[in-house]
Amino acid sequence: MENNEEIYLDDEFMSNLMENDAIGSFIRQGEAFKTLMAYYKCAIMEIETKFNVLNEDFSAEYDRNPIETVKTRLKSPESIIEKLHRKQLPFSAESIEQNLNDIAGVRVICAFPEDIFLLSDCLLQQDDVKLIKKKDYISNPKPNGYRSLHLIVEVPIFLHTEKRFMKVEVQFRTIAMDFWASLEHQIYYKKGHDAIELREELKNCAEVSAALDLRMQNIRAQINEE
Ligand code: 0O2
Repeated sequence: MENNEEIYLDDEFMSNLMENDAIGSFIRQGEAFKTLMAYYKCAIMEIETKFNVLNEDFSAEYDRNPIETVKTRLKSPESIIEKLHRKQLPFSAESIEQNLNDIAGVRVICAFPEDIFLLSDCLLQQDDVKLIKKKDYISNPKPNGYRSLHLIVEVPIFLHTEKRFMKVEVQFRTIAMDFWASLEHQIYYKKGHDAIELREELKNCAEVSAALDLRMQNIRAQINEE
């Protein structure tokens, strides 16, 4: 029965393992990682609620919803490890919190471009939201045609023992920009596909769809004037 022998991990063995060993450090990091991810989830909920409140507010006041959809995501452990590795950063919960801004992600999809700027102003006016970084790929699209407004904000989450500030990446897109980005993402951004002719075609589509966004926005403006 030698092979089925059970191993009992006594307290001393466990504490030596936790204190001295690389495995111990890995397990401790695992616990810290789980806790940190829970904090990011709370921050996502805070930001999502803010947008739901704004949508209700606009609906009650002006009888329209500036937001089509709000999508949220917590970056996967694989993507976190890949990003730390790519940026040559240490693998620890502390390093993740200090160096990565996009663990918590909220994507706000609007019908019209002007609603994007309206909503981002409304968010940034809130006194518990601090702007850390802004990338306006709508006014300045990326060379590949990508359009979106990215904000990195910090919001407080209220835990049972403390108030903690967490970073959240908020991406604002129109439906058309989101459609384009999903397609482009499938083709290149993650898979490294390299077909030059598709790049040109995609860039062209981004321009056509940006023009369409503006034309439809003008139609809405005319309807509102009438
Ligand atoms: P995922 O899985 O969507 O999160 P930084 O974070 O500042 O060091 P980074 O990551 O280049 O630098 O920041 P940036 O430019 O703000 O882009 C972050 C996110 O925007 C990406 O996240 C994508 O979601 C989206 N994005 C940026 N550029 C493109 C693009 O050209 N095409 C598409 N489809 N999406 C883009 P992740 O982490 O790559 O992926």
